[in-house]
Amino acid sequence: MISRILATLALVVVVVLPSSPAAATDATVTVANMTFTPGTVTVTLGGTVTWDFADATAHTTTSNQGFWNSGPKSSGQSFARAFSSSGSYGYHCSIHPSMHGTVRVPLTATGSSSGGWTLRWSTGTAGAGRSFDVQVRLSGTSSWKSLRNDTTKATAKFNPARSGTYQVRARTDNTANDKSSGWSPVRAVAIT
Ligand SMILES: [Cu+2]
Repeated sequence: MISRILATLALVVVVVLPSSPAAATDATVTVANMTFTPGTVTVTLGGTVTWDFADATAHTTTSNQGFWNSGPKSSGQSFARAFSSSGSYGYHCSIHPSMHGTVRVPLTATGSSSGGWTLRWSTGTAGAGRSFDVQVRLSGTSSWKSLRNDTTKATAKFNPARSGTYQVRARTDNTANDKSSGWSPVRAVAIT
């Protein structure tokens, strides 16, 4: 009896262990009751968002900046899109403009505070109709400065002479319509 209770407790402990704070690779959004749930999702670079449409009424997932448009979908249908570059992508339902959501895609930083960082905001060189903006600032200062503007490259080395904690963010441009995603979540990197 005791061992069974212990085994049950152990199982509960495993189940309730906090999950990693790292962003999920992929995300699923349920489209039901005139709502995108969850309204904001975060995926890693290259991660896929799948929208599952559950209402009999047709909805769409439509990028506010023309990055994607599912067209009308209803009960049992789904739409998936891979997010290959950083930004905060607002979207809405083109049939019901009050329905809206956001997909957030952070950039990554690999390296060290002593050797500098390689910042990556895209899985590869920009495709047709795309470019990227990257900004940086020292933590505690207010003004963002451009690190890259309208670049088609996916990465940059970041190793400034001045030590401190820097914040970096990136966004994706749709050069076909001159619109840009919102800025990605901020990534902090230390330089010593
Ligand atoms: Cu709708």
